[in-house]
Amino acid sequence: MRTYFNADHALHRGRHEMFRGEMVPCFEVPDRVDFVRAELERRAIGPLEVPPPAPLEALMRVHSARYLDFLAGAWDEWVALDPANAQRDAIPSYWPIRTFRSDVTPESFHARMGLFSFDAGTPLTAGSWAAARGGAACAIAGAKCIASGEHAAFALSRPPGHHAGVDFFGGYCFVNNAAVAAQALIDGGAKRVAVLDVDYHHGNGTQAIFYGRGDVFFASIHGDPRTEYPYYLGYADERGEGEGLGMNLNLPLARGTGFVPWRGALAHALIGIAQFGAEALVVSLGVDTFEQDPISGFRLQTDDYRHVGADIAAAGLPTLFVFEGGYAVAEVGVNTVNVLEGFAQARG
Ligand code: SP5
Ligand code: ZN
Repeated sequence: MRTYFNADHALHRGRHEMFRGEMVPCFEVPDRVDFVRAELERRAIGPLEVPPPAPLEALMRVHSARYLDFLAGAWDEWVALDPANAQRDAIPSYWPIRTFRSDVTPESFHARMGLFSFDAGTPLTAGSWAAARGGAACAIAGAKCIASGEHAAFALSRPPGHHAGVDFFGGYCFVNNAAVAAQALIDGGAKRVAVLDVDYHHGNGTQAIFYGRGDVFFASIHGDPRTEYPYYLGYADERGEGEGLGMNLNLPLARGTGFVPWRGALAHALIGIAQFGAEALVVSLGVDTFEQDPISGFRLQTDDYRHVGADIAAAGLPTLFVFEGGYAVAEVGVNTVNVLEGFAQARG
């Protein structure tokens, strides 16, 4: 299985995130991807390739132009406000919640930070835009790879993507790599594409991007939003709308869920994807379902991840894995590569 690697990932390096009244060191660190890469090389899973830059048009298929323009210039604006800001991450403090206007774009940088985001846990840094673009490039290259007949490919990048919506960042995500990949598959001629999100957190951005669409099925297994981040989306009654009605499948599970019921939910999701008749599959692969993950609550163990890969392989679809969350840094490589190796061994 070929891996498309984002050589620019470490340009995004947050210092701190706001967590319940205090600034704590970021969980989403460059080491995460370096550990995955080291494990891929140790087990000789396949070649690693740095893809060419992504055309902005491909990002604009799922994100708004005004959002991407903002992201592209945000760091320079932040530093222009005060040269000392070069040593500080930019973090939003104000949001246009219900009864405020979001149709007008304010002049204030701080106001636009809030307009284009949904949490204070996602620091924007000097290299966030460059790193996020590099992730989209991996997603696009991976989509092309499986469209041209490969069984599988892996987009190895950070920051992650599945919380980012059409015009907002949050949840450590800026550009929705899985959505860019699914859209690239559609634009390359696929009639029906499925996105399977196995990250601990609901993929609110991906769901929202495709919610009204009949050509992209979204299935997600995640911590119950009644108690788990991102809280405000991910309930089972969200089934899609318009042409997308029935094309959204949320499988929330209680905090503390172990592998047996989790695997049952995976089987359920894969049945939905088979019934939909997907031609290709994009997997938002977060391994923050791991029992030792510092910010999550499921109880999957290292060996379980091989079964996750094998179960996904049994769907028999060309599959692009896109790296998402997973914050038990020392184990993130082994757990991720177990999924990929489980897939490869089952699929041949
Ligand atoms: C891609 C991804 O996995 N993003 C996750 C973003 C989560 N940010 C908020 C974390 C809140 C965690 N609360 C856990 C309590 C741990 N003691
Ligand atoms: Zn997550």
